[in-house]
Amino acid sequence: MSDLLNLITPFPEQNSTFAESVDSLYYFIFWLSAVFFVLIIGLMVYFMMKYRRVEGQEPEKSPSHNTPLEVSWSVLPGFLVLFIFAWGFNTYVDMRTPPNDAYEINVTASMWSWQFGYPTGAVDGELHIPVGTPVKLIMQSKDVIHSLYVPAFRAKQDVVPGRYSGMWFEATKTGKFDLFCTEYCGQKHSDMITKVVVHPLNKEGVTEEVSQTFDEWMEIAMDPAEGGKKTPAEAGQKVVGMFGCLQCHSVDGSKKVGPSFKGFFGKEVDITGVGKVKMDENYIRESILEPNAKVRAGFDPKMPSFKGNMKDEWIDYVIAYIKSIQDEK
Ligand code: HEC
Ligand SMILES: [Cu+2]
Repeated sequence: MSDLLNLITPFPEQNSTFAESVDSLYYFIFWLSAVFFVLIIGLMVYFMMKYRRVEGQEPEKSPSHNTPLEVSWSVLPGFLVLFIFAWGFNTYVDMRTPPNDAYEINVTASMWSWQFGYPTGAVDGELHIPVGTPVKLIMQSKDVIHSLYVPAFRAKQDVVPGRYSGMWFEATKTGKFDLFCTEYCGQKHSDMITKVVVHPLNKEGVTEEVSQTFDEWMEIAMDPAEGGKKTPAEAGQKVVGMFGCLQCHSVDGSKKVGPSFKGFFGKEVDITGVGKVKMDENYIRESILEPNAKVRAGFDPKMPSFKGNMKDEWIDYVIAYIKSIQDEK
């Protein structure tokens, strides 16, 4: 039966404790509407034919009222609507009430990327969560209204500047699922797409798609250099990925929302209202912490500040990475 329903309104796979209830309610309303549509339009067409005007036949005087009929077609649908309300309200209250022991993750939305901050200090551009565990998101926006949407979880919530908004869910299986912004937030709105990675809790649950347990992932996320296994430049490449810098910066010299990371280190660059400034370690550091202090000529001040989110050590890695991708002299 659900295959048949899916043919008519294909939904993404379900992966949260309330997905089932959301879909069932949707299908219930869908089929209820379909039945009434066919019934009402069908009767209308039938009556149109049956009672059409016929040459030479005078219309009979019609009765003005049928009280039992009128009461029942008002009261019965009234109960149906109340039933839908109760069902929807119940699921809604569920979705709006995170359990007290939920794992908390801070979400920062900005034009045009997501940043997820974990209780351990780790930060990532993808949302990583443990399977079978209630997760609560505490969300804020740095600029305009965004909206976080994970279709597989059937969970969606606006992120409004100047206040925190929250949502929660519990994933029922491991895997990678789409997460995107569903509030039009400017030119590169469509770039605000990333993944939710649902990790297994122990080694038995590891798959090809998700090869780390949640704890293993966290270990690495807290230390991009992986305890010295990676060079600072490699760690920097990781940090740049974690923070979503590549939404706006290329590494091949091409211009995106911001200037490329390649081709400018050690050179003089034009700063709006200041003039020529040499791009060195301090300039990169300042750009990350106070992006609007010096704005490159020809670019809009669109970069969010990473102050408070990026550890000093990680800034060192980013600098090492940017240096490592310059042209050989
Ligand atoms: C939303 C887009 C966006 C994101 C995300 C972003 N930047 Fe930027 N960045 C810009 C823009 C636009 C400029 C140029 C204007 C300015 O200097 O503020 C810029 C400038 C810079 C500069 C100065 C470059 C130069 O040649 O003048 C550096 C360094 C930099 N960004 C590093 C980063 C790093 C590191 C990250 C990730 C932690 C990052 N940016 C994330 C948009 C972004
Ligand atoms: Cu957005």
